[in-house]
Amino acid sequence: MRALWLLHEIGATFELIEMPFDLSVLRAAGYLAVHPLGRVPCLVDDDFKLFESGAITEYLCERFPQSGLGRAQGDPERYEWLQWIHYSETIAVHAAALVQQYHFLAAPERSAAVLRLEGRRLRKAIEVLNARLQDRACLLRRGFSAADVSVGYSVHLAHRFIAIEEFPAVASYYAKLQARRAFRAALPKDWERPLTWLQPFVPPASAGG
Ligand SMILES: N[C@@H](CCC(=O)N[C@@H](CS)C(=O)NCC(=O)O)C(=O)O
Repeated sequence: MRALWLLHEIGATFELIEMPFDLSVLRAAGYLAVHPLGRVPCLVDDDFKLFESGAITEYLCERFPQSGLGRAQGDPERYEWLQWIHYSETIAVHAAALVQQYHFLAAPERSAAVLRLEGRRLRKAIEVLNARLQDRACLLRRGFSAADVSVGYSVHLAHRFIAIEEFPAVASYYAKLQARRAFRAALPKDWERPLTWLQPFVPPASAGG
């Protein structure tokens, strides 16, 4: 969704090919030639192919500099911009571990220890974001950028597992991102359907992190 949301923010012309969550499709030889692990997303721009959403984000911002969503070499916000784009994946890996635990594994493979640990690490990662957003509406002072798209998607994923209202700055940030036309355009069609497979709300850690 990060790459798709960013394409909508940029207003680029593109063709979206949706891949089913089906290993016979994702691991087919033709698709492995695009992504060697058979994962999504991938970007194909004429003869050029790219995987990893962080790299796709950097590529699109350089390809469409007029969007103002990137921070080019020499820009004082360049390295903060990169930091938050990559921090978004730090948030997402914990949420992805919880998706795996809740959705793909059942007892006895599902691990209470992994659920507890990943839930706690996800909360810590959101706490850092909450601190960053105390005195600003966007991650960077100059305003909305692709870093907000990257991190915003991770918050969107994380909010399935934590009570986002416990983090007021993140909750208000997420509400503003959800109101964006490009965010809504990138949502899956069945977004409103309750995700019964996700057990929401990892309880706050009793101590430490
Ligand atoms: N770090 C990668 C993660 C790619 C990834 O794991 N994508 C998931 C969907 S969000 C996937 O394709 N999973 C299918 C699988 O693991 O087989 C990125 O940001 O592009």
